[in-house]
Formats: sequence, structure tokens, C-alpha cells
Amino acid sequence: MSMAAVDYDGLIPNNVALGGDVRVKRALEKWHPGYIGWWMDMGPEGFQNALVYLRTAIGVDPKGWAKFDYVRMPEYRWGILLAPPREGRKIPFGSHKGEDAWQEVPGEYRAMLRRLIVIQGDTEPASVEQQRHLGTTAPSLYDMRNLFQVNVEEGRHLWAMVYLLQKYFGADGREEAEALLQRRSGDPDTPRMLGAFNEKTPDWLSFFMFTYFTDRDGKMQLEALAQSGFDPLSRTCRFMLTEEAHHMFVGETGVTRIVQRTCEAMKEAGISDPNEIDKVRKLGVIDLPTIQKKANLHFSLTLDLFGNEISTNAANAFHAGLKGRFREDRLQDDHQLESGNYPVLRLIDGKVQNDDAPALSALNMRLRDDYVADCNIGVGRWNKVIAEHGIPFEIKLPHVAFHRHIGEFSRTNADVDGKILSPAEWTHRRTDFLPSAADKDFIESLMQPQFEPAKFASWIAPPRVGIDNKPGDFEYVKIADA
Ligand code: BYC
Repeated sequence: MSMAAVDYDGLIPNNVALGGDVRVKRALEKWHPGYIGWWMDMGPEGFQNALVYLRTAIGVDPKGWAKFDYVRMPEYRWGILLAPPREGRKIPFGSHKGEDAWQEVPGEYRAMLRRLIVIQGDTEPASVEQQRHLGTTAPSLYDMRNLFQVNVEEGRHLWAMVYLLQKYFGADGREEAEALLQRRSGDPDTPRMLGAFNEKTPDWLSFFMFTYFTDRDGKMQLEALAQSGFDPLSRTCRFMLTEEAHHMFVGETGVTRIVQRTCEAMKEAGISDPNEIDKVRKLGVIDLPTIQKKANLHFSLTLDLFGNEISTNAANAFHAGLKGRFREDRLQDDHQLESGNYPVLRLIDGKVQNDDAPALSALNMRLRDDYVADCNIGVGRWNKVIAEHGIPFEIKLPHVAFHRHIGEFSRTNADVDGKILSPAEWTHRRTDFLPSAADKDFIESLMQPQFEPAKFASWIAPPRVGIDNKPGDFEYVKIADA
């Protein structure tokens, strides 16, 4: 069997020759019932017997790696798929730059590597847990299908990390794989590891913002890990990125469709002032200022996922050759960063200012900068829709100092322009920037299910094209079969 061919016969589809690796195969088969138990307890609430039109990864060929069909979610074939090996691949950065990429765990970096894999793995089931209540309020069958697609693929991403733990880390890898099924998003005693993955995703606007902003952190981190000198991690992340693109598509187009519906309804009603919030809300759509507040919330929560601006962990992981920069292979420098600086935003004399820091220590900041640039692309598309309707409003990303809980700005209160506020001013103005209880209640009031094919809730426009080019009235989820 070639490395790219997928063995689809056993319990666990894979292209890693699992059939000939009895120890790992057994370990994964032993882990499987616990995973299914977790999926039934913590995966999508309801709809587990519904037939969902899902894509399943069946290969790793860039053209044609997935097939679409109706599947019941618990019967989804969660497989282990690695991008094909690159002959003669070398470690592309850090102190081992130019040496052969590792096919086994480098002993001296074992703990650091395991930590990176466990943190990556922990986010995947966390997001499924965060989104588990959303199916019941889906604004259409199309959107419900996209939610479930994202969920099963996050499940597959957990499998991807668990494979690495089981195959390369022996007994402690097995323990970590178990623990990934035990932690719970938002649980006070056993929370998920990173802050944003313990927040709620209470409504569909949050879901689209999450898939736009937080899945994009996933993209950035996976791109950085895809550069890894530990080749199995690199190949795993390269294939995960193929799936991740759809999740960000769901977020970007979801927000676009909400913005579009709001603008259309405003135009039909002859409302041109986006701040006439009550009037706009009476139309059954979400006013633009509230969409901005949700963007402020999810962007700022996601920035925390990049860690501290100055980080010894990040420097060590780069120096070791384990975690690179965003698209390291396209950068033109020495890929070692032993000298040189990078500008880091810091709070100096009460003002947010740039300060040069050693480039190696500033890698989290650099990845975060790349992330912000990437976020701005989709925001520009949302604004294009608003401009096309002649409405004077622009969605803007808030300043990176706004509403932070990790890093340089976590001990200050900045407004969306980066101006430092006193604690009293912050308390007074907080709901100018972030959703208030009334905003949340309004959004919740709109979350009424729409489960008829071809129909959409009042607050969201239909998509331009169907999934897999299906027509507008396609029944993406057959709930009747549930
Ligand atoms: N929450 O040196 P520092 C995705 C901890 S999303 C809580 O600055 P470092 C997805 C940190 O662990 C991508 N704790 O941190 C998206 C450290 O603790 P220890 C997920 C935090 O290591 C949507 C201490 O503070 N993948 O895939 O440079 C749906 C000092 O911090 C947080 C990855 O993140 C936080 N936000 O950077 C589904 C890649 N931030 O060690 C999936 C792997 C920091 O002192 N992870 N701390 O006990 C990493 O590369 C790094 O762990 C981080 C943090 C970038 C997260």
C-alpha cells in the first residue's frame, strides 16, 4: 500500500499502516469506546440518529480527498490521515536546522513536544462541547449540516492528536489520551486547558464568530506546527489544515450572510442609520453594532490563545525545532533567530507603544500579528456588503490591548481604540464594547429553529451556493429519520 492510500477496511480508517502496527491499533481500539461515549455525552445534543449529508476524508490527495454522503454522526468514520511524506525532509528551523527531520520523538524534547500535542488535542473536543446545544436552534438545515460537519471534523482532529500520543509516547501518551476525554469545557474542576475553550458558544452569531476567529487561531497554530522537525506532527497538521479551511469558510460566510440580511432588511424598511437599533431589531435581524460587539468579544478572547507576547516556551519550542513560525518555509532569513529583534506592543508609561524584543522571545507576538492581518481580510469582505447597501458603518477589529486576560495588557482596561481606561470608566462603558445582557436576550429571542428545506431564519440570508453544489431545496439533514 502506498503511503497516500487509505485502508478503509478496519474500525479505524487510516493511511499509517495501522494494520501492521498491532500495539498502536490495539491501543486505539481500546480508546475508541471511550471516545464514542464522550461523543454521545458531550457531542451534539439530539440529532444523533439523523442522517446528515457529511463529507468524510477518504484520502490525502489535494484534489478529491473527501466524499459526501448521508451518515449518522456516531457512525462517521473518524480516521487517521497524514499528509504524504516529503522525501529527504530536513528540520527547517532552530538549532537543528538542516538535520534530517525526526521520525521518532527526540528524547531531549519529549516533554515539550507532548505538551504541544496535548494542548492542540484538548482544543478539539472542547469546541464540540462548546457547540453542543446549537443544533436545536439551527437557522436552516444547511447551517445545521455545517455545524455537524465542523463537529465531526474536530472529533477527527482529536483522533489525529491521540494517534501521535499513542504511537510515540507510550504509557504517558495513553494517560494523556484518556485525560483528553475527561476534561470538560467550562467545568470548574476539570476545565479545558486554554481560556477561550471554556467560554460558552450560546447562539449562532457566536458560532460563526468562533469559527471565523477561533478556528483561525487553529489555522495559525497548525501552520506553525506543520513546520515541525518532528515529521509525524508536521504531516498530521498539514492534513488537518485541509479540513480547517472549511471551518473558517463557515464562519466567514455565516457572518457575511447575517450582515447581508440585516442590510437588506434595513434597506427595505428605509432605515439608513445603523444606530437605530430598536427599529432594526423590530425587523427580526441583528443590528450592526451588536454584530460589532460580538466580533470584539470573540477576537479578544482568541488573541489570548497566542499566549504571552514574550514567551520562553515559544522560544524554546522554536530553538528545539518543534514549532515554527507561520509559513516558516516561505520566510527569507536564517530561520534561527539567534540575533535580531521584533517589535512588541507593550504598556510603557501608561501608553501602548512598540518596544523591540529579541525575535526568539517574541514569537507569540509575531504569530499574533500574522493572525490579525489574516483576520482583517474577511472583515473587509463583511464591510464590502455593508458598503454595497449604502449603509454608513464599518466593522473594525478592536485594538489588541482591548479586553485581554493573558499577556501584557491583561492587567489594564483598554477601550477598542487602545486607550487605557480607569477601572470605573471600564465598568461604566463595558457594554458599549461587549454584548450586554439585553443584547444577549435579543439574540437569544431570534434563535428559533428553521428545519424546513430551502427555508432560513429571519436574521440570515441563504448561501450563494449549496454544499457539494446541491440545489437550494436540498435536505442536508434528514431529521425525520432520527
Ligand atoms: N489559557 O509562555 P506562555 C484550535 C499558559 S486552536 C490558559 O506565554 P506559550 C482550534 C501557558 O500554557 C489552536 N493558559 O505560553 C480552534 C503557560 O503555562 P505553563 C490550539 C494559557 O506556551 C477552534 C503559561 O501560560 N493549538 O486548534 O508560549 C476549534 C505561560 O504562557 C494561555 C495551540 O495552541 C491561555 N490562553 O503559548 C478547534 C498550539 N496562554 O506551561 C480547535 C499548541 C498561555 O507555564 N500550544 N497559557 O504551565 C501552544 O503553542 C502554546 O501552548 C500556546 C501558549 C500558544 C497556547
